[in-house]
Amino acid sequence: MRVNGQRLWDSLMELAQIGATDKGGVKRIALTELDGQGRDLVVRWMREAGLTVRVDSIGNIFGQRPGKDPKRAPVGTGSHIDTQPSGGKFDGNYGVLAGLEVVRTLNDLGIETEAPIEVCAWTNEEGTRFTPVMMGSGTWAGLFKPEDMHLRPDFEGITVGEELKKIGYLGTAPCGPSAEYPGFAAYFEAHIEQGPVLEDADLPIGVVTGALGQRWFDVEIVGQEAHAGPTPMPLRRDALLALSHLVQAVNRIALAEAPHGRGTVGFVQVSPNSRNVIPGSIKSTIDLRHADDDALNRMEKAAYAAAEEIAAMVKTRSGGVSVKVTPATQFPVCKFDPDCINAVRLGANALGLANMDIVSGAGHDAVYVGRTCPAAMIFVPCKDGISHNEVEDAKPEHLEAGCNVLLGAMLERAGVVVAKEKAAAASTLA
Ligand code: HGY
Ligand code: MN
Ligand code: MN
Repeated sequence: MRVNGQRLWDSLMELAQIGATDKGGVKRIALTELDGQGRDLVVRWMREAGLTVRVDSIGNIFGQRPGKDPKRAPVGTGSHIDTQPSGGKFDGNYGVLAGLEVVRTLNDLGIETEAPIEVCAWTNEEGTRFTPVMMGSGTWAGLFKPEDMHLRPDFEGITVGEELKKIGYLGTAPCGPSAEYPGFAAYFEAHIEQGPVLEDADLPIGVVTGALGQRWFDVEIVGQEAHAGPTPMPLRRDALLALSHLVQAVNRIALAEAPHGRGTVGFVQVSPNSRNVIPGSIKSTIDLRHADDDALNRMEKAAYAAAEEIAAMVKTRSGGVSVKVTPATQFPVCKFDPDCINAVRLGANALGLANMDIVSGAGHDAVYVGRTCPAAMIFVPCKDGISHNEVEDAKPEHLEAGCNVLLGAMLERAGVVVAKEKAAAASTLA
């Protein structure tokens, strides 16, 4: 039994047209008109594949393929189709379309499974426009309340609820495991690695054993706008100078916790952002990650201490700068389910696909879904390990291999009731 790699690639390329950028990437930010168009296309494909589609109150999309035993909890798969502002064709999109390709393959081969199969597209995984990151899967897993998430504003003050309504995805299905939809027996997510490890080892499959813990913070620095000419250096309350010290500190904090420590200041909004005005205020962010929660605690403590030192450092007669660091979102180190991890590893070995265990540096919806059921992930390499970048690229043969491992792992959990006449015919296809 093998998936149709060409069909998977073609679907990826077609979805990538929605929000396509000149440099070959995709800009389809959560809950924008383009996200709505991408959702409409995926929902159309789900329905064409015979799936029953429902949308929950945070906009998560679920496409269910019935199993022989409707009482069994479904085996789930999926990911996200929202992207970074300078995102790529594969981050998230691959996991949703690999799940759809599994369904299309089962349809082609006339295979019925014991348990239902569900393909999900989770809302706002990226967290670039609205925090928290992985909002849809986190709400479904019960970490956030839908009504609170509906009020979450973007930088322009537009809320999640308004945007869900505007794009037609403020659904009515229950958000979270319910009597009607009991949640998953197991969940598998296929994703590009978004780092260089698999490509460096020249391996097609990563057996993902877990993910780094993350701590995100919002930063607000307030000094004083003043004229760049008449204001002597010692008398300035320069907010951007303070941020430059914070960037150095975040890098030092992460390096001190090598090799798994990560520290990034990725977002900076300078006001008034004029070349001849001393920056008066800054909005920024800090993203800390590690494979160990105690190390994350040390990093967080060090970040707060650095903020205090910097505020004390940039002092003048007329005052200093304030440096406010507030938690935005966080989740602890994630360890996936050993049996699901094994299902992925055995699936790869059965297909003769060389593989290695790997910890995800990125967060994924499987991290939160895995709070409600056994879960694991399948990684495939991406070119030069680059992601969250318009040049993001992956090889069709790797994407196909990962999707075949996904097919095997899901069937191992869902159980197969083979339609005799079609299976016999299909075996000549394989
Ligand atoms: O930031 C992450 O880890 C993910 O890409 N949202
Ligand atoms: Mn992703
Ligand atoms: Mn991402």
